[in-house]
Amino acid sequence: MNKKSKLSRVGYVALIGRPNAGKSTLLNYILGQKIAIISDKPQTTRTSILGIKTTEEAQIIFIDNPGVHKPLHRLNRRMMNFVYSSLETADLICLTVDASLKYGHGDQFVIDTLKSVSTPILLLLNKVDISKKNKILLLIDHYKDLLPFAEIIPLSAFNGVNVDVLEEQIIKYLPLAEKLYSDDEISDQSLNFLLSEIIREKVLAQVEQELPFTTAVYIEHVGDRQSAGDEEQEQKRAGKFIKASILVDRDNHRKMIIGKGGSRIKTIGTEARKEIEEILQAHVYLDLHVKVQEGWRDSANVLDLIEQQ
Ligand SMILES: Nc1nc2c(ncn2[C@@H]2O[C@H](COP(=O)(O)OP(=O)(O)OP(=O)(O)O)[C@@H](O)[C@H]2O)c(=O)[nH]1
Ligand SMILES: [Mg+2]
Repeated sequence: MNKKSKLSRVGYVALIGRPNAGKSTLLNYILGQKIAIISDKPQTTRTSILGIKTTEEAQIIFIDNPGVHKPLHRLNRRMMNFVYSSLETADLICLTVDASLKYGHGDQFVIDTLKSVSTPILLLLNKVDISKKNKILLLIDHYKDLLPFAEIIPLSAFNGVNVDVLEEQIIKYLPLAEKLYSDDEISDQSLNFLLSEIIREKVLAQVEQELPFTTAVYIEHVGDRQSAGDEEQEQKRAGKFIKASILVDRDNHRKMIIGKGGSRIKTIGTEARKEIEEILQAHVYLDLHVKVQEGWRDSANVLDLIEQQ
């Protein structure tokens, strides 16, 4: 590890907010790289994902979290446990709000979750690119009395407006310490977890609201494809073989994902393969299977398997 002994501003920053607020979009924007998957469906992120931004003066360790919601299944209780534990770890909290929406019950639930926390909180009013100015001002007026926010920053994770201001503000709240990660580390995710998430993102993009968060993806196998020759070049051309399972709760969900004549699963596979090829810099043969596993959201074994891949 290429740790530096010089002191910098170093600390954990928890991204907290309702599902769909734009936490993962913000993380990816700040890192300039896709670490977390994104969708227009709620409850896209299911675990805590670390994203590390190291500069000359600071190392900001972002914890992207699942959206704050009332949990109904074991899966959702686990998702909320990630949120709670990141609140304990964090040196700073970034409460991310979709400023294009009116304040509602879901927002109040998030505020209640943060009431007992003594860590400084920055309020990020995200999606200013699609929010009316007077609505943003009304929201600021409403939020400022709910919690003692250290700063309130309107921004857009989509086009980056004010994200530089956010980064400057974050650094002010981090303690002086030695860096915890080497300069080239950007995330804590395993490759298999990242691959499974990319496939899940393509599933989310292909299905309408009918299947919002009832799929899980498990990588069964990653290996080299056999090639006819022994030459190194030829092995590279032969590429990787990846076998993955998409778990669904019911048979009609399986049919939805497969689509008419297999059209949907084909699109999912093509989209996922293209992105995985970029990451692995190799040809990929992606073998997807849709499996019905009733009640997987309440199965500790299945959830362990997916989280730990
Ligand atoms: N217009 C606009 N859309 C945004 C912005 N930030 C995020 N989005 C969109 O909002 C949707 C949700 O974004 P995500 O980053 O997945 O939201 P999240 O908070 O991580 O959601 P969960 O993982 O479900 O908690 C996606 O369709 C994004 O493209 C923004 O600044 N402007
Ligand atoms: Mg997310």
